[in-house]
This record gives sequence, C-alpha cells and structure tokens, in this order.
Amino acid sequence: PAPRTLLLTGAAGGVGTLMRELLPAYGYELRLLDAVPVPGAPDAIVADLADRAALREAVRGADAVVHLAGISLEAEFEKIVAANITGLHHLYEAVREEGVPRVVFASSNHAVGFTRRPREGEPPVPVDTPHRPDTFYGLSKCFGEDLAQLYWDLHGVETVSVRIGSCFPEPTSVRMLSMWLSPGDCARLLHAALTAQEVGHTVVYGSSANTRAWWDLSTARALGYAPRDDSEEFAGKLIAEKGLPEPGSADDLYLGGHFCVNPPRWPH
Ligand code: NAI
Ligand code: 15L
Repeated sequence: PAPRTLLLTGAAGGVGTLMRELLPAYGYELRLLDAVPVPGAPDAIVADLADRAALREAVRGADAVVHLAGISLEAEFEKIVAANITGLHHLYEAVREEGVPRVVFASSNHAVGFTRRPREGEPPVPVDTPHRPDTFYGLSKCFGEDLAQLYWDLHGVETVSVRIGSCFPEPTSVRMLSMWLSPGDCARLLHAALTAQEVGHTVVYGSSANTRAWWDLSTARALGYAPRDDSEEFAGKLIAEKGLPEPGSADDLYLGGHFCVNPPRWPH
C-alpha cells in the first residue's frame, strides 16, 4: 500500500512550502518539522536535527520521511557538518529505531557539480558518474547518499536520493533551463519515490522534462516518474535578459555552474 503518513522535514523552506501545498492531493497526511516555526502550521514540530529525541518522536508511526531539512547552500564546514552530516545521521538512526521503511533524501546536483556538462550530441550525465562535489555543501550531499546506501545495506532502510536540480516556481537563470524541477514535477517525483516497489537505495536526478536537460532521468522514470513540464517556455525571455553563459565560464562548463567558483552562501 502507498505510504500515507509522511514526515516532511524542512517544511518551512522553499521546497517544503511548495510540497506542503501539493502532496496532500496524492493522499498523504503530512507531519511537518523544521528548526523554525512553519508559517500557517501551528502543529508543526519545531526541532533541530541536533535533537535526537525529538526526531525519534517525530518519525514514530510515519510510513516514510521526505527529508528536505538542512543547510541548502554553501556555509562554514562546521555548520554543514552539524546539520547535513550529524543531523542526517540522527535522522537515519531515528528511522532505523522506529522501523520507518523509507526515506526520500533531498540530495543535490552539487554532489556532482564539478562534472562537465554535456555538449550538443553528447550523452546525458548518468547517475553513476563519480561524485564530484563543488562545495562543502555538495560534499555533504555525497555523504548523505553514502549514508543512505549504508542504511540500506546494513539495516534494510530504503532511500531514494533525489539529486534535485533547481526547484523553484520558475527558472530564474539560463543554467536553470537545464536544471529546473517544476513544483508539480517535484511532487510527481516524490510520489513516485514514495510508492515504487523495492527501491533499495536508488539515486535519481530531479528535473522536469527540460529540452536543455544535461542529465539522465532514466532511473527516475523507472520509479514511475513522468515529468510534465519543460523549462523551454522560459528560454526566450531568460536568454534575452541574461545572455548565454560566457564560453569557458563555470556556468558554461560544469553542472554546478557558478557554485564551482562563487557559491551562494547560507543563510539565503
Ligand atoms: P531551504 O533552505 O529553503 O529550506 C531548508 C529548511 O531546512 C529551512 O526551513 C531550515 O530552517 C531547515 N533547516 C536547516 N537546518 C536545520 C536543522 N539543523 N534542523 C532542522 N531544520 C533545519 O532549502 P530548499 O531550497 O527548500 O531545499 C530543501 C532541500 O532540498 C535541502 O536539503 C536542499 O539542500 C535540497 N535541494 C534544493 C534544491 C532547490 O532547488 N531548492 C536543489 C538541490 C537540493
Ligand atoms: C541547490 O542545491 C540549492 O539548494 C538551491 O538553492 C539551488 O541553488 C540549486 O542547488 C541550484 O543549483 O540551482
């Protein structure tokens, strides 16, 4: 049966706010958690990933966890370690202890950010391309994917690690034309990741069916994901406004784009 009660961590964030709106239509009951109060949700659990007891209580009885909480941009190494490494370990320990069968983990394109982006006629980047983080942030997502693999191999906790591209209401840069995951497609992808049979630990790229996509959506599609959106409708306006990336620039060369040279920093 499809999982029904979901713990959604990071519910006050950008993706969390979008998913709070869209996931209930798939029949999920959401339990929300964030380090800060979630606007309009007085019942949300306000807890830091440092708080193991709170996490254990939060996951109890849940059918699955969609784990979005954490530092979502570059930051001091120690801060990244606390939220995205130690905090992730706390979450997986809680999940293991409480017998929650599945996690969907928000990984990132920045786990492979220093990978060259394919040129015209070259194949898309596969999910088994080596990790090439572009930041400490990306490095923490590499760790997260490996932690997920360990909890599957050692403890039988299933995870779908979604290397999200750029999940925002609209793409706002030329790079995002290749990376964009529309909110509707994000909900479709999470639902596929939550309901597919026997995922073990599966890594997928998270983007819409973008004409300018750089990566391979086959493992996502194998879960049942059928994206409906394409960033191309925004291409004319964005390219006219911002121009194409300078040849040889990070935005031109690498999946991670400007994160490789001048990453935006946490907090937003
Ligand atoms: P965000 O920064 O808007 O939201 C993250 C949320 O996590 C915030 O509400 C924050 O309060 C909470 N948080 C941070 N540290 C915490 C802690 N120690 N304990 C409890 N809560 C904590 O990020 P966004 O954009 O919503 O991203 C969600 C997830 O998806 C993040 O893990 C991010 O790395 C990942 N991601 C997002 C992408 C995007 O395009 N938005 C792209 C790739 C990955
Ligand atoms: C990410 O991993 C960030 O969390 C998000 O804020 C975007 O910057 C995204 O990558 C991106 O590469 O556009």
